[in-house]
Amino acid sequence: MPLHIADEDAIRAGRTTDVYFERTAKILQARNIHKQVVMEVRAGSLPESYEWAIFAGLEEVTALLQGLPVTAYAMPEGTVFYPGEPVLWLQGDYLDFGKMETALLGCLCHASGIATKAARCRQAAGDKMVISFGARRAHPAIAPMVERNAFIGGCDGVATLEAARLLGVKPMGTMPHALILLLGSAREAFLAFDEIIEPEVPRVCLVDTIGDEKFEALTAAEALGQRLSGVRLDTPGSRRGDIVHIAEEVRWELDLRGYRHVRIFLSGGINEHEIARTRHVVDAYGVGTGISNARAIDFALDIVAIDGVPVAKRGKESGVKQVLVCPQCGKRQVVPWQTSTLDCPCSQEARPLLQPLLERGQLLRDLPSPQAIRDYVLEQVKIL
Ligand code: PCP
Repeated sequence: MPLHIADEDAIRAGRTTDVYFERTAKILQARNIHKQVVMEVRAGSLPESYEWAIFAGLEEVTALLQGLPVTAYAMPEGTVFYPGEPVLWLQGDYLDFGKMETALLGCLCHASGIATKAARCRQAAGDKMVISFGARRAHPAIAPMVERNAFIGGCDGVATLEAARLLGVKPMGTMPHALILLLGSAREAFLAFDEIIEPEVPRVCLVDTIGDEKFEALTAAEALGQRLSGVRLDTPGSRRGDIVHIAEEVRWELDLRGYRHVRIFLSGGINEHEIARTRHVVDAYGVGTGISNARAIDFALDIVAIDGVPVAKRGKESGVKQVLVCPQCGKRQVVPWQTSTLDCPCSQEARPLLQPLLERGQLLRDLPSPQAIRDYVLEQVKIL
């Protein structure tokens, strides 16, 4: 029995498209209408209280457009963008790429939502570790996509084998409650983990399965001593109460007995707000749902010019646009494509954010590695 997923061939063939795009193509073909269009990707607003978002998913979009007679300009993947700013535009015969709209937007909306939430968690965590634990909250077919975008958004690590392989990093994780129940006690599980798992794997013991977090943390410290890297609190909702006080108690008891090196790891229901609330006592976070099921960014792909004439639907500005940034003060402005100057007192040469990507389906620049995109995101987020 097959999984309920579309494979790459089906996606490239446009079979994940919305039927009304297929009907549009049928009508245009019947009328032999071949219009050269420019279509622009833009988000009019952002979810929740986001002021900014991270542009992600461009590598997959490029993979889908490569070979099609389409020209594209785009912000570099990982760019911080604001509502109303075009992040990508495509030019070509509508019939050559119109049917890909659903898949193109799917890649950008989903990836950018995940990367943005990861960046918000990153920003809230400062230098505290944030690991993506969310693959179990999404369909396994997209686990690599979910974790890749959590990583480029700023997570320090990913948990699944396949995502780690594709990113060229080591998978990160601690231990599940099942291990403790199967070994019969926390102490047995901690000792077995320490005895059997490769020494380079940090010893982070889960301390909320059977007994109280404070006492199980001390059990871990007494069992592993200096080899204990951290204790994970994943306290169930029914027992969670004041998790900050629980973490402070664990911190106190560990420090009182000289286990200052033991870090406190928190998971379960974590997002940027929980990180901000707990980071005075927590050293590392496992974030699942908060990132993997982040609100998608509501990008739209709209026509802004037909046969070189600016035209757009109601509620949308027509014409091809650029986003200019002042390298000195950071002022940004959406301007008509031909405009190269920014009205900014700095009178520095403005930096155009949308860069050439594809010329009639030919890739015009090498795309950066996930690591390079992550570094670019961290560079921007730290000054926001
Ligand atoms: C979950 C698992 C995930 C955490 C919670 C993600 O705990 O550890 O990492 O939670 P979130 O989606 O709320 O952010 P359990 O389901 O108790 O699983 P396990 O015993 O496998 O650690």
